[in-house]
Amino acid sequence: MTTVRDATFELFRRHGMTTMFGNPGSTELPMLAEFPSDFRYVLGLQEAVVVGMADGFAQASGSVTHVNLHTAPGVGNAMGALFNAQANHSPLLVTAGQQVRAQITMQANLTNRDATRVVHPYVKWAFEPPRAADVPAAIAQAIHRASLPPKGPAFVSIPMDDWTQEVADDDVRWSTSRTVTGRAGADPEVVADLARRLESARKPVMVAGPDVDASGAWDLAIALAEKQRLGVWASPAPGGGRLGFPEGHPNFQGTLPPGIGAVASTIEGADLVLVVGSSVFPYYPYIPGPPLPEGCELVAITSDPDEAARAPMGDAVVADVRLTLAALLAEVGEATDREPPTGVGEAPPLEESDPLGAGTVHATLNEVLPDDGIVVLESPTSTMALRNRLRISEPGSYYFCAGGGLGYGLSAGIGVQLAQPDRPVVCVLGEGSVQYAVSGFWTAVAYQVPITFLILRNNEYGILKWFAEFEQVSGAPGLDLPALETAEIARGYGVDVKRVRARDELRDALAAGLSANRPSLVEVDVAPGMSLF
Ligand SMILES: Cc1ncc(C[n+]2csc(CCOP(=O)(O)OP(=O)(O)O)c2C)c(N)n1
Repeated sequence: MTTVRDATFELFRRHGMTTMFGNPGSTELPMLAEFPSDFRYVLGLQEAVVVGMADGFAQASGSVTHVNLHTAPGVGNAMGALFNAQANHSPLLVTAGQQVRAQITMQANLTNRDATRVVHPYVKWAFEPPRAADVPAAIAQAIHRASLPPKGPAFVSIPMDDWTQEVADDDVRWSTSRTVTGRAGADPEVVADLARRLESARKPVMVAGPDVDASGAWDLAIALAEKQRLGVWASPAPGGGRLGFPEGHPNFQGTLPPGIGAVASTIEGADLVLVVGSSVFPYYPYIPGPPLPEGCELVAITSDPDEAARAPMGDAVVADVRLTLAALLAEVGEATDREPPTGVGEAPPLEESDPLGAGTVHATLNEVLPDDGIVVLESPTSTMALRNRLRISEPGSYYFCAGGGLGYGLSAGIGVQLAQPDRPVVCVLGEGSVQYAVSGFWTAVAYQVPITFLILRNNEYGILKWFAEFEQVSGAPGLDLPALETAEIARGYGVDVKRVRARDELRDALAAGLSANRPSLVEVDVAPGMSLF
């Protein structure tokens, strides 16, 4: 005999899931009892932060990550972050405590009524096991579902009295020792057909999206672009949670704008678009127009059947991005008669200003960030300036929220740094964005996570002012953030902070933060408005 708890922790060990993110309540304590010493519990002080940290950890480690939440209110607080995790294709096992079985029917206090319905739109699967003995199998199933393409959160609600129940070894052995793998390549005929389409196109281009990085296909995307002399665009920034192609490479052409008509005019002249590891496309705002230039075709390779089905134009191949790119690379010939692309050219020179422009801030970051540095970004008005000044060119080096819910950046940054302890992580945030996950500072300090926060302070919700102009909205309230002392708040949580204004001070403070082995924060005043460079 064994207990549900022992069998489940053994299951976690088998999957290498020994880091658990959570915020506990009375209904979760039975799971945490006698917490094994080979496990690490990372405490977050609010559930959106807990899920955001797990999201970053899951993406940066490439493995299913366990988040434990406190019955209905904990899950409720986490919903926005679960929306983000689903958009990020982040493989999460989300568990939540539940009342003891004897008190669920009477709906005693803290009963998670409709436990499986409330999370429904943002998880791949939601389940409450009918018997205590089924808990390990249900959790095993959720782990498999989270890791199968498209990766995403899967949810199990667990009555709190289940953990101490005894089960026969034979009742859990079979279901908890299974391996399920989900990488499937494309039909060779489909690959051959795609290769011929690429070879016979006059001017094919590639659009590289987040799943290139997540599937480990970075080098294959480069090799295919070079062999076929493809100009490569990054998928539009709002949904491009990760980079699929080195932005300093001569084949790189820039980031696609996120509007329907704007995409078509940007790739004018192309006659075939090969989209790799992205939805088609994460558009926003609405800029109507033809979705592609006249006579241009599109083929998307995605591991997500949903992305394939809902694309508004073009063909799609549902298959693992890495395997499909490898097969395509082997199948296509060298495109020696096409002109090789010549890159995006130099960024315009920096303009002097006081306070600094966001582009100058990011150019300064670029001077001090080591080659193996990782950027986690949530600074809406400076997103493109960062991309254009850093031209990140290593895999696994950029994380951005595909879902667009603020609070991801600060939390995910901590998770990414925990998963990649040997690489310097800089988390670049607008001061407004910080506030959605501000208690994450406590976790960074409590676990001595050596992350560097760079806070851009423009005293406003800058991007919303940009949107107000775009949407021709005047007189909207609530777009200014005066007297918000983010550095002082972070100091209260125990972070080493520095407020700077001049470029030299910024460079020194960032360099010091990046070499410190504890969390540090640099808050810099920046000029208001949107910066592209
Ligand atoms: C959870 C959530 N609430 C609200 C928003 C809407 N929103 C998008 S950007 C933004 C302002 C961000 O301000 P800040 O981080 O200071 O960056 P800035 O726009 O000034 O660069 C807001 C409120 C959102 N994306 N997510």
